[in-house]
Amino acid sequence: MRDTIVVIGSNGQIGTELVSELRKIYGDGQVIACDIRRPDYDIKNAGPFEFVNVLEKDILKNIFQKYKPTQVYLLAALLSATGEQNPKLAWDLNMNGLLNVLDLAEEFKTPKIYWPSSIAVFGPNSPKVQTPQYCVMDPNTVYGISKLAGERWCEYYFQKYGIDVRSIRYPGLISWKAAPGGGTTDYAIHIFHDALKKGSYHSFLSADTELPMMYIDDAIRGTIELMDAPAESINIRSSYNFTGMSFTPETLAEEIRRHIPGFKLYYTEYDQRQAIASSWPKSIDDSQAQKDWAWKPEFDLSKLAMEMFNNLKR
Ligand code: AKB
Repeated sequence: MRDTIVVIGSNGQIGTELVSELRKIYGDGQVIACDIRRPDYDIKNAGPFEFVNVLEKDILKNIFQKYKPTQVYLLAALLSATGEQNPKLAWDLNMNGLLNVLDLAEEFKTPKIYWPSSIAVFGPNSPKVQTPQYCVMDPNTVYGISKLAGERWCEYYFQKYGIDVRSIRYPGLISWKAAPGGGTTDYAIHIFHDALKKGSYHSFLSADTELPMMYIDDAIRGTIELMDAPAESINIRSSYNFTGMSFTPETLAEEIRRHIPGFKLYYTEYDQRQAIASSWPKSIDDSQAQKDWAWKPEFDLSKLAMEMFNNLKR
């Protein structure tokens, strides 16, 4: 059977790159990009596009009926910083969007579902260094709360209905194609743009705020590898710890100075995103992903910076 893949939230930072990659693998016509906004990039001409609001279950059901997807990626979400500005909307979108997809996956017997979680599921009392797969989890953002609840729902639907749902806890993702979507880790993207435009950047996180990060190519490859892995090797049905590297704004600035000598990093006095970042892990233990589906990142900080500058300069 040929795979047909529906990507909900295709216009975002991850969706933009995931749709292109999936279309290279499965063929343009086999990957249906869905979003509430029309895409303003290559994807709109390359293959099918549908307007979908994941909260409108009838419209979503039409998509399941029309395409009979073999895989559904649900990427539509409000992230940590924007979620705090509208907590009820964040809960509604992040939670009911997932439940709509899981319900329809059960009704249509969709073979595989992908849903991203985040390092935001951890909180102030989680271990900060090499945060393990299983530990205290007390997220204090609505985004983190919705992701933790979502993980429990994913495992519940797997155990109760046998839905083959797979998930990764993304760290901060660094990319140059599409703008990031209102997260706490976005500084690590804005810094590259400002370094090129102004030679300086005002960071909303303090010099020593260390966070787990990953270059987008690794994230897309890892996601597809997880989806391709045999079901019997997937031992975690909540969400896998997943990481590429960890750095602080200061370490990143030092790396940027290798490309732009004289680059200056300033710090904003207070920003609510600092409190969010301070509650998150500094580094992640992703040994379970390494063991179950051979996860291995390819990008370190110097390779990431090189890719960002080469592509942004173009
Ligand atoms: C955010 O900062 O909210 C996201 C995330 C780590 O999930 N990038």
